[in-house]
Amino acid sequence: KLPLYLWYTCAGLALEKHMHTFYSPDSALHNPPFELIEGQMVPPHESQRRVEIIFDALAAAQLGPLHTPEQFDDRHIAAVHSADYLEHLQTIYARWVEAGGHPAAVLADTLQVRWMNRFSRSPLALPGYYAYDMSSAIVPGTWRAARGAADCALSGAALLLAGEQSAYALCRPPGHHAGRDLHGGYCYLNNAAIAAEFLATSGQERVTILDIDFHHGNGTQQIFYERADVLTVSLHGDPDRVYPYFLGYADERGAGAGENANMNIPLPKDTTNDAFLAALAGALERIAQFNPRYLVVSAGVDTFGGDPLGDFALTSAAYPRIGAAIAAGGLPTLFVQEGGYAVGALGTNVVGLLTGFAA
Ligand code: OKP
Ligand code: ZN
Repeated sequence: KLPLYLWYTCAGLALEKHMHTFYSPDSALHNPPFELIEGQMVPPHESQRRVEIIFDALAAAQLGPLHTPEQFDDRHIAAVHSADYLEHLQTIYARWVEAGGHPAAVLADTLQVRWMNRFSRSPLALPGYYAYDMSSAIVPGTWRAARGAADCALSGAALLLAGEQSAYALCRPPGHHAGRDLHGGYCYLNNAAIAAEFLATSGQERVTILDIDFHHGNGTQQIFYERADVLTVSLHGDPDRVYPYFLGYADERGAGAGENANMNIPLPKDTTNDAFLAALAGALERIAQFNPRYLVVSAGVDTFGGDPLGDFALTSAAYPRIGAAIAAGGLPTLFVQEGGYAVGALGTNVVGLLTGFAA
């Protein structure tokens, strides 16, 4: 029989490590053969290895139970993405190969931009209509992987609706660069946006998406740009300097009903722990003022100093502090995995963020 004080200690520990995780085995089906980056073909930075590393680190840290997701109805995806875009993601691979495209991957060689804005039904042209960059190739398993990741985000959101204080969706592929009808930046379905839309429409609630990935959440911004009920806030490398270059400036504040419901905080190269936390404090202040019912965090850890795709200088010590700062707002929070490519520190940084929140 346990003495009472020990029982309390155990109960306290159990409470502290109570964050449920959702991961989909289908993530592994998305396996593009290469990545095109700054004029070079390289092995993809965004790989299944990332999931394995995060999964193992979570299991070792005993953060909480690990689940495969529920399968949610398609209408939750269709609430965020256009019907023609979703049809494209599901059918283009077979049509591309049939039209003579190489079976290795669907990858546009001609993008629809500015005055080249007519439409073409050719399966060799459509990839350039539905993508804004060349860092999101489509392989046979891409759709199932993306759908599984969206189900992870929806499963986490459902836990918040059921009264849990937090959940973690280990999404792969990531989502924050995917707009209503465009993929790019390794992203196909916007997992955080799908979860936020589900939370917002579950009972006409106000929801905030806080994007702490190194890159601007351009897709998330586009999806909610004219919405007053979903505040989108993103901290990121200044697009004047880094990807996605063409969106994410501080003067983008929302439009129409969504005026002042978008906030961008571009940050300089070599941003430190303290500078990032100071910027985050400003973001959290705006969120508190908005007073949402739920918070969705687009949780990328490519702000880490050693990340090959970022130029900030955060150390692993920053992530528990970021988690704690977010927790101080007291909002039911869904963490949705976005980027993070420094594989040596990836597990430590994700676990640090989540345990910093849960502590
Ligand atoms: C995805 B996430 C830089 C090219 C970058 C795509 C980066 C996608 C990042 N010249 N290519 O972590 O936000
Ligand atoms: Zn990123």
